[in-house]
Amino acid sequence: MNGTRITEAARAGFDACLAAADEDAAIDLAVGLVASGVSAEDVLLRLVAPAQLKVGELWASGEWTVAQEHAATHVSSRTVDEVASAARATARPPAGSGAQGRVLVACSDGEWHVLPARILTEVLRLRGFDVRSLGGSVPPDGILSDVHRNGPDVVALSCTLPWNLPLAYRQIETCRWAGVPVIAGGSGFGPAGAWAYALGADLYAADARDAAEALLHRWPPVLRGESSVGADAVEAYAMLVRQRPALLEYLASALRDVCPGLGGSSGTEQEEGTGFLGRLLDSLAAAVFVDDERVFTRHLAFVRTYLAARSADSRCLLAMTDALAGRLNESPRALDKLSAGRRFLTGQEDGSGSRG
Ligand code: B12
Repeated sequence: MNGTRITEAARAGFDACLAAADEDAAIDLAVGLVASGVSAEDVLLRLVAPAQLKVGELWASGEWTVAQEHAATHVSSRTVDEVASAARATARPPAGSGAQGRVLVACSDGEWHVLPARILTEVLRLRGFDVRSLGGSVPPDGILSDVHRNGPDVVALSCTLPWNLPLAYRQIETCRWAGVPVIAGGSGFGPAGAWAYALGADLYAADARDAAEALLHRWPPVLRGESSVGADAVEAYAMLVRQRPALLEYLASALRDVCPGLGGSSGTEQEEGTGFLGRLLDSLAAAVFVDDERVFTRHLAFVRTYLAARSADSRCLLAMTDALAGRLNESPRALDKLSAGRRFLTGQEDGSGSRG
């Protein structure tokens, strides 16, 4: 610990606490930093948040089990709670605390990555906003009733998984219908928030600090977003949703020989296989919805890394895009995304949408 900076030693120490699932040591370290003069915001954004990204890499690369990831995330989550209460206890509450305005924080429908929203909540509170947090996976009618009941000035919507974008769209539409602007954030909204703006969000911020700055700078936020989701895209998306059960069944049987793991006999294996294929289909559907192939190719990139780290055969991804292309030949929008997926998997494109 050194003055008001977070040192490399502190970062390494915190990572070690997560690896050991040592809740007490992690909290001591983080709260100690606040006591030594580091801002609570820095502790949340420069210590806890990057440590969580490393947790994700360790899990995706197969070095950590799901259990280790869960244990580490629990420690981070507890650390966020304790840092926030330490900051509240030591800092003089800003005059008229909450006077900056009312923010309702919610995760997109289907989204259980709540820690990003939790960190956002605390950072906004530290900046003097009155924040109400609804946690994970909030359906549009849940947001609507809360908006009516509590009258926030803005809804802050967090989305980590891009395949939730079509559901996030309904939430954004609902807020706009209720006359409340939406600030969006989280990795699910794509590079520079491209997909947040496509869905009609009024503002986007890359992290919690930028969110606070953006809101403070342009308070009160106003409705100004405009969705670029067209009727054709919605129709093509709806067709994929309707066909989802049949497509899952078709893929599971078409891929049985290439990807034997998908056709496992135990209940858990079958569930995992369906989950895996389901997420690929949902990514394709979301790519069709926002009309951006990167939603699909980025997910393929993640799955390919995930499978490679577990010595699983990633040829099944190519077999899957080909099988789907054969089945979806009446949907030019889906075919377009599947071709991009094929180019990516065969090395002709790098996954960001640029030809290699
Ligand atoms: C912890 C974790 C989980 C936990 C979440 C628990 C919890 N309480 O949050 C659990 C175990 C539930 C989980 C489940 C899954 N996960 Co997960 N998970 C993660 C992990 C490791 C960390 C997430 C996190 O806490 N990030 C820390 C925060 C601080 O990061 P952040 O997003 O950068 O947040 C900042 C900004 O984005 C911004 N921000 C965020 N929200 C908002 C909102 C607004 C309005 C604004 C302005 C700003 C803003 O501010 C934040 C602070 O600055 C990530 C790895 C990663 N790279 O994120 C994977 C990750 C997100 N998960 C992933 C996956 C695949 C899954 C599962 C599908 C796995 C499975 N097989 O079931 C499920 C899906 C669950 C679901 N339906 O939601 C993948 C997603 C890959 C992809 N295709 O995009 C990732 C990227 C893992 C990886 N390395 O590949 N996961």
